Amino acid sequence: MLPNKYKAVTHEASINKILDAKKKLGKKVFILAHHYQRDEIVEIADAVGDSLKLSKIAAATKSKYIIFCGVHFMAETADIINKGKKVVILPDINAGCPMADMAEIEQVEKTWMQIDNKDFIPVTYINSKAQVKAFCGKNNGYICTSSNADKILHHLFKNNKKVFFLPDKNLGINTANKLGLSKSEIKKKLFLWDGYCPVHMLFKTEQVEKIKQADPEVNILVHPEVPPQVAAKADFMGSTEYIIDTVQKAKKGTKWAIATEVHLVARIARKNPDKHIQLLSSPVCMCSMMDRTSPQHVAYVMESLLQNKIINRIKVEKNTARLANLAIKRMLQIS
Ligand code: CIZ
Repeated sequence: MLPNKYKAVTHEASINKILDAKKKLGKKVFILAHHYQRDEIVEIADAVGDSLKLSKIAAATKSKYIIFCGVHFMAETADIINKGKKVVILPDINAGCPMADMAEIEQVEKTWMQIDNKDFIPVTYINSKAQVKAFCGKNNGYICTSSNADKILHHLFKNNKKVFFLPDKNLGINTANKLGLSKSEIKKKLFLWDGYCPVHMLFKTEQVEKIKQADPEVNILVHPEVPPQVAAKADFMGSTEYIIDTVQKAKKGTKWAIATEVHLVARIARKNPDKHIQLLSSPVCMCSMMDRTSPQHVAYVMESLLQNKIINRIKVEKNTARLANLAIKRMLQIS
């Protein structure tokens, strides 16, 4: 919990505290911010990216303390990749991921026992708990991200494997559609967990239709966590890194309606003033979990480090981390 002392501090004063602590801690500390974080957090970060990119940066840096401004599974992934050698800190311990919470290990293991699992390989989206990643590691499985899910599934289907895919049903279906699987092939080859991202679920086909009717030149660019009906009407689909890159490389004057978290879309719009950019939906799709991390939280954990106190360390149990790393390594061999 954030102490009252920090709750009373203004945003501006908190930023000053962070900058001051950063100066004092020097190379000992490295701040990572996910693309879905608020602007004021992105501005004080040493690196910004998607969860896998940030975990790799965390592994490459020499800093002992990694402040991961994101959600719980991201800090876990950084700890797993770092093999516990660095101290990974989540500024707001309550910043979770509802999609990751939809696949609890007990349920996952029970379902795995219930299906005829000898032909199946488990693949979990990086948005999952460490124990679910470890389950995949233990059962010859893989981790995937929104930028490599197609490569992982293609590799497995090519080798005549069926896939137990979790936790994001939409990512599973959208990837299978991208690979050209028919409905009956999807049914045969994929066992899909019924999880979803509540933010990306808010995007609707009517929003696409309304925008296209008003101006057919608008490009619809969606994240693969959106419902398959929305993805089917999109012009482009890809991860956060793909979305940023696609708009950046687009011609001046082009028009884009983007379906992903609002902080990122607003930032893309600001960085591309020569293009017309809007969020696909009108009710704002904001991840309240990503939004939890405030400058006050970051100031609190950093000033605590100055007093040799580690607050909100995310540490994955050793064997769980070892097994999860197996699934990550398998993913990296393919993509
Ligand atoms: O892996 C990530 O960071 C997430 C959650 C999405 C993405 O597309 O980058």
